[in-house]
Amino acid sequence: MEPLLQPRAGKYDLGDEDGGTKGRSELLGLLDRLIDFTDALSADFVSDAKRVRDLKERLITERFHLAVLGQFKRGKSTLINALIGEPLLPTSVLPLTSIPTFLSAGSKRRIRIFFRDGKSKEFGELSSNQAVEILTNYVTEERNPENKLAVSWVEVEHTASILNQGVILIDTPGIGSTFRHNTEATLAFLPQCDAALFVVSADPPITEVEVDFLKAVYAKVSRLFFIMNKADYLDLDEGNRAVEFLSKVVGQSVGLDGNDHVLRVSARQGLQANLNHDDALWGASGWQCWKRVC
Ligand SMILES: Nc1nc2c(ncn2[C@@H]2O[C@H](COP(=O)(O)OP(=O)(O)OP(=O)(O)O)[C@@H](O)[C@H]2O)c(=O)[nH]1
Ligand SMILES: [Mg+2]
Repeated sequence: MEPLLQPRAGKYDLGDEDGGTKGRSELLGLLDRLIDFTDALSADFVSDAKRVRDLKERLITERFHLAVLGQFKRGKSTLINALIGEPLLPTSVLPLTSIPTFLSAGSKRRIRIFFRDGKSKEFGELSSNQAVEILTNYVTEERNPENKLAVSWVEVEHTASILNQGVILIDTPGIGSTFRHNTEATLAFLPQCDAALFVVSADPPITEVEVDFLKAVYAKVSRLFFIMNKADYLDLDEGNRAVEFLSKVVGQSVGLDGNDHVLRVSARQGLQANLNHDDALWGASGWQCWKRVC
């Protein structure tokens, strides 16, 4: 399997004889013209102008957006917590994450909240508990119901080594819950993804809602990997059959070879393994292909 968290070399090469430099500068020129154009439009287009600026910045800095997507409660936030080795993102038995949250490398924990009106708020040098509290206040359905705080997105800087490769891990609101606005927030966000980890659960198996979402995702994000989470619910044989079923559905719905793209893990055990520095549990919870992070 191709390493999931390595941006492909030459990702932005556009096939020119000079290895992509010419294509890249042409694209930057085009984006500059588009920025001038959107700047000249009315205030209704402020968020479009911002999106083009972000795109340009991503192209310059070669940041790689790896989004974690899936139906509500499949364990997306827990999975990212397992990858960074800290229970930072709020998780719950109820539909929870309501705002896209971008995690990037930093020397300290820092959080920036970006609001719909263009304003932002920053919290720096945070302890783990402080960071959890702030995130809970802004990105959860529980404390920010129907996004009454009008948050657009949240950025978190964190010291986890997994973020040191230019990868931005993105937690997203789960689709398909009774909170329709969460589904809409995630669908609107898809064009910003370079690749995605599509999280499903070992039990229940992938549903019709997830297959429809998968098709919508695949139309916008072609580099897709599948995480069958909560593997701890099933024994080995049941797990094998669940992976087989998922691979078949993935093949039938978007034509990807599931055998190459499905990783079976327990995010919950992975997080425990990291917190307890337990290599055996880390391997047993399905994370062998990633080094334990702390
Ligand atoms: N048994 C088991 N439970 C898990 C695992 N991963 C997550 N959970 C539990 O599943 C529930 C949902 O986890 P979250 O990480 O909040 O799920 P989510 O996909 O982020 O949910 P939304 O933000 O609502 O979309 C929580 O109660 C987690 O503890 C796992 O690997 N095994
Ligand atoms: Mg979540």
